[in-house]
Amino acid sequence: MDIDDYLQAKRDTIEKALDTFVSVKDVTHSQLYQAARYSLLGGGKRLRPILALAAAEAYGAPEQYALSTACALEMIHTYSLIHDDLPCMDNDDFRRGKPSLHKAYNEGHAVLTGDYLLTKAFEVVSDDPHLDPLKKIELIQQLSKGSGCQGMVAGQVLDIEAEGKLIDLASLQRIHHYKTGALIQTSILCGAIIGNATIKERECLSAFGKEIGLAFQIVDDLLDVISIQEKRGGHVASDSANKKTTYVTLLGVDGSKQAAEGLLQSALGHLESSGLNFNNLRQIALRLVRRQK
Ligand code: GRG
Repeated sequence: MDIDDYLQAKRDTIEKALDTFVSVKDVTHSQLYQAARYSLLGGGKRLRPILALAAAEAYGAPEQYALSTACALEMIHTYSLIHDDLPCMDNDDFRRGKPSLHKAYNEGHAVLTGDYLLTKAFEVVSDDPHLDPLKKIELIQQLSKGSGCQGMVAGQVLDIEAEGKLIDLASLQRIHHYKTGALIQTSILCGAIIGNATIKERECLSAFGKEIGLAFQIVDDLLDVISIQEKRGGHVASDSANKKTTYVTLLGVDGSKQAAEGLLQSALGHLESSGLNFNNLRQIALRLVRRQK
């Protein structure tokens, strides 16, 4: 199957599952469900769940075994975007081409909807009838690490601390490894756990995920700078507006492109050294790092 068809098929599967996991089933909380659905079903590349599905699939695991974890990753990612857009953080009025959640609802609802999605993520994995209890614990452990103080939340704290300061490349990489890369790395690792990968294979896939995560962020910085306003749904990227240090401010456009490509090649090397058939993961990595939007 062509990689674009593959990505679309996975997106459809994930969206159908998300729609089922977060359904308007409780009238008492209808506002909460509606707000969660506004953000969760409102577009997005579905990168993290696709990476988890693709990694599990490379080991021959049935798709339904990885679906709850894939959706949990998207729920955690969506919560982070909702909170990141708040006035006390990046103060972004738009997300995924429409008003951010605190604009469409209000700040209180945005905080609570983020909280709901984060906790729902752990609920869907712990409720999964296909996974044995030990695997659930391992997955929940990795999701906690990748999204909490060993991952995304730590990165966001480092990011806040760096605000208004000139930082060097090593500090920027550290921020982005935690803030963006860790959840991407976790997505691939979770797929490997579901597929019963060996410790060695997990290490290999983690190394791949770490480099892809950083390359993804570099490309995000590049697109922020070089994409015209129309491509971004008419709003100006908040990083430029907030005068943050980015890969482009440190390395320039060409230097950033080279850094992303270097990370991509190194990441692909980790995949190849595993000797398994990771063709879809390979294609996804290529698509990610060489994307134009
Ligand atoms: C608030 C705890 C907390 C964390 C926020 C991930 C994050 C940490 C903030 C997002 C800020 C941002 C725009 C970072 C750039 C890279 C990135 C994560 C972009 C958004 O991810 P995509 O491109 O988004 O996968 P879609 O909409 O396609 O899912």
